[in-house]
Amino acid sequence: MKVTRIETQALRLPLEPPIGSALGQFTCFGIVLVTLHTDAGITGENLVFTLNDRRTKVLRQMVEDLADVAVGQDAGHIAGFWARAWKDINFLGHKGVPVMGISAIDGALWDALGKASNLPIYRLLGGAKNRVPAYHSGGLWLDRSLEALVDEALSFKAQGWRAMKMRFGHSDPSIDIARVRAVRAAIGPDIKLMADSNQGLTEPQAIRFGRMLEEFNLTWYEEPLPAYDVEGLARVAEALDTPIASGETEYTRYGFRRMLELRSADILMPDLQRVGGVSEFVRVGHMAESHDVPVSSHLFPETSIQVLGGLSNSSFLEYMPWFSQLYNEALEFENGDAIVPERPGWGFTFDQSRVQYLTR
Ligand code: SMN
Ligand code: MG
Repeated sequence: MKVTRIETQALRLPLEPPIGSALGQFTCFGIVLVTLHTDAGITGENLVFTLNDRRTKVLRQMVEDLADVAVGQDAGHIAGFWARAWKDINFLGHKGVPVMGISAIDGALWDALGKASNLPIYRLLGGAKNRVPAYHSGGLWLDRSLEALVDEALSFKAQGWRAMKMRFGHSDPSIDIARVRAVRAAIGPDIKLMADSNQGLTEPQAIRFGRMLEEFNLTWYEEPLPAYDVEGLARVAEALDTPIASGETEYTRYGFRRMLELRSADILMPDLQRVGGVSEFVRVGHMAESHDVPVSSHLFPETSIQVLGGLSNSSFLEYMPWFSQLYNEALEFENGDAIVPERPGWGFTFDQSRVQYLTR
């Protein structure tokens, strides 16, 4: 099976209501859909995105410009594609948009291989589990009032969620503490609670604030420091009992190797788009296993679940509802776990009528 062509479509997906986080205000997404065609008539699908539809054209162009690394080649030689693409992007750089371009094509290749083999990706990866604990991440935003925050936490609990994540980032940390106190009191001790500072603090602030968090028994405290400060993060992780989660802003095995060597985080959370696709997520997952570190996923629940299903050291799937409307299929949940689909490839296919509607 050879790759014959890679096609892209650009969509604009509005977010209603908009979201406030320490990363800024989000009102919409720019999405690049990738369809990889093969001479067997099988296609592989994937998506990558930008926040607020900013620089979506650059991302789309990157995917299209990398197509010549895959076209004409064996679609099942995914590691071969990855190695050639890595060499190819050397001049532009081994982080950022070039890596996102590799991720986009890598995922489409895995989807095509799964469809050609009639196996879900997690089975192609060796198969570790068919359900993964999930947490609701599509709420408890920074800009919600205390009352709305508590109501939303209670509604997630009532819907059957066993874990959820809230955001920090008020300039007065006592406001964040009051909010986590209110959420913990509302949901009780048995629901797992995570919290994310989205890189908003300095090292001394993070240690001071982290000590105030210990009483809330957080499952993890996420990205307290700017993503580049992996040394500072290691010192924060050392100083606190609450597990530190990080890695959504990190790239490739090289970035994660450094985090593991420094012991920057207790839980790594690669993002399929930034890490370098399924191939690189798996390499990072295996490397983390050798350090007894679990991996969680960042965004992309419909696709990340296949990777977590293929890793025995996977922990939580981040459930974010943003892109669910693009798919014909829906994730299934049971007692707070997401079920790993047994359908071939990702087990998710784009709903072209929805895609057409959102195409800009
Ligand atoms: C996050 C990152 C990017 C966009 C939205 C939310 C957040 C998360 O850090 O972990 O979900
Ligand atoms: Mg985060």
